[in-house]
Amino acid sequence: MKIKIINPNTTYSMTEKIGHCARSVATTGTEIIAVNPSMGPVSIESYYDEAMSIPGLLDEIRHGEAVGVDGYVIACFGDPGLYAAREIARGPVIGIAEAAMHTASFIGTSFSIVTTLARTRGMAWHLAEMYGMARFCRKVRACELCVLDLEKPGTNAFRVIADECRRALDEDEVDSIVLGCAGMAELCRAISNEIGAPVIDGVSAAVKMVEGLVQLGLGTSKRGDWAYPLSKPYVGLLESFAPVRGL
Ligand code: 5HY
Repeated sequence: MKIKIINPNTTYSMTEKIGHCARSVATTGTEIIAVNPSMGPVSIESYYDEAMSIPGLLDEIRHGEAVGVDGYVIACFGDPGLYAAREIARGPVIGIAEAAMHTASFIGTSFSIVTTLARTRGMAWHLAEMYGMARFCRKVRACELCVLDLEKPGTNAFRVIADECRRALDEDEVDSIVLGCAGMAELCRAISNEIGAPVIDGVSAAVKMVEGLVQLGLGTSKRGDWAYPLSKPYVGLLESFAPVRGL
């Protein structure tokens, strides 16, 4: 099967790391295609960044549909454009926040999220509520690291994140930790070993969920909310994005 992992920001070094993490958990025979759009924000740390990342993300879904991709992962903890992506995709589309929170709910009755900037905590809570996961989520904590700081040597990112995860265990008394950024995926196993508790990375969790759904022969239902968008003209900059039935 072919799974397309889309990093909705435009930082290729981050896309490479995300692709590496995805391939390390994918089943033999699963082809992982890791991409980022050629337009949009270099990192997503606000609702505005998120909104501006969505056309590029949807363009990658359209291209995937044209080449028979079986399923998709949206590799950004805001799950930007998830429902719009499901409207134009035949196969399953899973966001890493959704995947990580549900995974945490399968292995314990409580989790805390450790994310990048404090200003994105509201976005994480909003998703927890939307997915029905707020009753499992004890706290959303921030490391005050910018997304691209995770890429920079010398920012001591591992230490800062691991210490926040340990504080979450001690103070929130939770069963597991959910990492709140795709850029933290590669640190997951080492943090879990250091703090001695389950730590969940949404990129890996989402890959396994998409694989499972495809193996079950399940794609996005086109009966209701996620039916293909109605064909209509778009004007201006987004003219080429006009939905054409049977994309
Ligand atoms: C992410 N931003 O996973 C989110 C993390 C965040 O560019 N990739 C981003 O801070 O919301």
